[in-house]
Amino acid sequence: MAGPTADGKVDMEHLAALRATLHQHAHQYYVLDAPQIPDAEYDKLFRELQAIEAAHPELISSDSPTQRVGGKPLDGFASVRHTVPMLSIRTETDTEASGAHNFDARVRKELALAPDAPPVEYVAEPKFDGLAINLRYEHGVLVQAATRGDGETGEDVTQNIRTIGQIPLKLNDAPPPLLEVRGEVYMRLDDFAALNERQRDKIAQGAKGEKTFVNPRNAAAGAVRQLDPAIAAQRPLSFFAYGLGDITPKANGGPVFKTHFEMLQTLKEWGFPVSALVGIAGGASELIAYHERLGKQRDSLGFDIDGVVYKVNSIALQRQMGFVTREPRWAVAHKYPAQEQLTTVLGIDIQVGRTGKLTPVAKLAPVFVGGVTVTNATLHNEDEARRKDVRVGDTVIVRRAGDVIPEVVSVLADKRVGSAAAFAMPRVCPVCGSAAVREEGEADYRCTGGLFCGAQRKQAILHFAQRRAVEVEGLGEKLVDQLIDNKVIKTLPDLYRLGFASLAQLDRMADKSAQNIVDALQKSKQTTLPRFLFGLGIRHVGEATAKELARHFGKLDGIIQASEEQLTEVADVGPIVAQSIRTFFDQPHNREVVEQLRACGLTWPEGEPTAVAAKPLAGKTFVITGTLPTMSRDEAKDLLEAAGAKVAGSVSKKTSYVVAGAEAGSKLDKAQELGISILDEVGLREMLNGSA
Ligand code: 9MJ
Repeated sequence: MAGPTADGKVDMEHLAALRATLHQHAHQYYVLDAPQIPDAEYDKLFRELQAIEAAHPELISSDSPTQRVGGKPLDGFASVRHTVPMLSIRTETDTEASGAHNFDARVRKELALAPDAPPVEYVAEPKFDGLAINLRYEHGVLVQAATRGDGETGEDVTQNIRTIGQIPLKLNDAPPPLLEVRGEVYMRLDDFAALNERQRDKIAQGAKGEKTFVNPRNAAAGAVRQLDPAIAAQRPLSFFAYGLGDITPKANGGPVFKTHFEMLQTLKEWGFPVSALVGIAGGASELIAYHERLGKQRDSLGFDIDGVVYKVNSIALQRQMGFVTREPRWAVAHKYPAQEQLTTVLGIDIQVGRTGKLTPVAKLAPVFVGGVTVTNATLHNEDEARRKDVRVGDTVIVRRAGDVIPEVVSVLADKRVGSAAAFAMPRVCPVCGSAAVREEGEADYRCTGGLFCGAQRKQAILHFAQRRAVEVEGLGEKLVDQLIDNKVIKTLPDLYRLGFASLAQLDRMADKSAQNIVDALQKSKQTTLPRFLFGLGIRHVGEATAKELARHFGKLDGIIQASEEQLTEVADVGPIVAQSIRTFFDQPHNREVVEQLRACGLTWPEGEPTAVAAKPLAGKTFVITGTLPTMSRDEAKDLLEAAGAKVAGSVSKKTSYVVAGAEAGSKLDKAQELGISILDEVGLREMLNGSA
């Protein structure tokens, strides 16, 4: 690869080839979404070009791949008069099929087509929800980018538009000497989410003047109209081309292309991103099919669309139809139901989920959004509700996209009239009155009345009855639903008060099945302490922790009475788990349920507490090497760890003992070298038994 030649001159052919290669790969990456070389390889070529240009600034051209970000912040944007006005498009607000029928009927009338004339050919395109831009190319090089403005005059936003990787700075092939391409600058949803995430981080770190964006459209518009191109460059924007502005030469004074579709294909060849969703549709029925099909895909496109656009495909027919005021008669935007609407907040409720999670939910004045009437919108959690500062009486933007739960996007702060207080999460569960707690590092508050709380009842009963807990065979989700929904039982102990009769009267419950449940309940009463403890559903107490707790304390009452400090003496119980256990048993309701279960006859063998100092090898580090006569290395490791020792992989000065078996190698040598005590299996066993 030749850089500057030995005499300091630049190999111009190499320079041109380097730029062409970078253009080609940028097009593969940004437009075709199919990179052909690794990023690192691209970066290497890019740096080579930068180096040449740094040494020879006179060789920098505006279409060089290095020239996307540059220029100083502006005081304002210069005006640009569009040589061909930028039209807006008529909107068909009827979101039903009739929207397409109406348009087709108008076109046929305008063209004076007989009722039996063949269907008109249309191009159907997504209606991108961004902002329209005119890109002007002279001899294939981007010279200017302008907003639509009022259609006659827009603003010169060239510096910012150059930063968009999908917009070619230089075109492929031999485009017309003057070419204006029109399309939509927009922001992808993943880019939007990442941008807002970064903005939130900046705000959290105390950055002044930063804000999050309400939606991708606003974020895109803000970036394009950003006076500092360096900031614009950090806002991830995308582009789709969908039309032409000025073009020279105009073949024989007429259109260069025969059809709109052919024009789009050529734009693609010149290097512009054209949506793969663009299609040809014959007559109203195919327009409707397209509208429906894209409507179903709407939520998985990765970017917002607010409708589809229908255009008469033949350029000759387009010319024949012409314009009314600023709108072409040959095109229409057929909308989808809006996914965002304004409404007011009537109240903020707290919902308690099946697992005890508390979710703040805004109660809204009913509003039709995303195709349904919405009266509730989630505020997710305390932090989100506070970040958005949603208050009763506020005017808010609600969003419902697809089947996603409606959410409050933002508050219109200047519309706040009331004097409602800022949202605060309640400290008790609104369903059962138990304490609601938020653990460190968690976003959610949870109700701690697991066994007692009405919201968590079904889940709690199913958890308690599962095979790995006390096991009530045959008690599944359907039966629990029936029992609770028909108010046959209210609480977990009620389950053990069920008689044959109340079970047998349930729908689709044969006598034999009812008897099986009665027997299974009876059988489940003889259980073990770990199963019972696990069954209580205390947060963070899984089977293993339940076993450790049972082993350590021996008796349930020992656990119920233990302080957080005492609880942390149990293996694997850290402060969070200890706090969770303590909070659970601090709820009078939970203790009451435990008492009632005992009164119903649930029993288990209780043992003596294991001495607290049950970790004789705590603080000691062992290394195991070679093959022991009867124990595998894993068994030895488990036994040592259970006794509180640490087992390391290599010998150092910190090693307390090396356990050596047959064919021990370098680790044994090292231990001898360092004078570390060496044990065989017998010595290890003695140590584990406490006799050494
Ligand atoms: C959008 N916004 O996606 C047009 N548009 O055509 C599409 N806008 C348009 N076409 C002529 N796909 C004027 C505007």
